[in-house]
Amino acid sequence: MSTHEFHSAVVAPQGIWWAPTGRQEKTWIAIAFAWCLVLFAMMPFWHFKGGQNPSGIRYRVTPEAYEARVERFVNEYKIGEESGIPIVEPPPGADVYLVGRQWQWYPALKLKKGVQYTLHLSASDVNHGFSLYPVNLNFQVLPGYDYGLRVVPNRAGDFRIICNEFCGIGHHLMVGKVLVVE
Ligand SMILES: [Cu+2]
Repeated sequence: MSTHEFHSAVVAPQGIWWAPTGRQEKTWIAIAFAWCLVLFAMMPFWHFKGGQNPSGIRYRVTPEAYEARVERFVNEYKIGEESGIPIVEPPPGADVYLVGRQWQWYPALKLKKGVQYTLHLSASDVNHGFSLYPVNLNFQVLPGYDYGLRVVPNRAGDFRIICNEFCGIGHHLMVGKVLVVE
């Protein structure tokens, strides 16, 4: 029996695959490699020049402590309620506390256009994703971290917060509300 009857990894297949790389192929490998370097360099470049980094301040916080902050915030500025979720209207410049948990965004917010707030985001249980609809604004919401973003609502309207990080069986029901008034 000759060795060619066996198709194991140690037997070289027939063909010319071991022939030296052709000129054209070498050129394309060089172009592809150069382009990889360009794309790689874009990451740090965009970090500094892209103007898209969040104005975040981040602290460690236990989920229990954060829930307490949210509750304090709700009690202080609550103006109403909608299907069991309090509607909260904080004064201009205030620290706004929003929590993501299975499966709701709590509370609903009423904000003023053109006014700066510090929007704090955290989760009580698992990782959630803050996605403001229809604006393309996305942030990770993590348990154990209080993520404070300095925000100025620049458009009046009725916005929804959609969870964009799969967080369990009720994930698709996790819709919150932000009202921005003139
Ligand atoms: Cu989710």
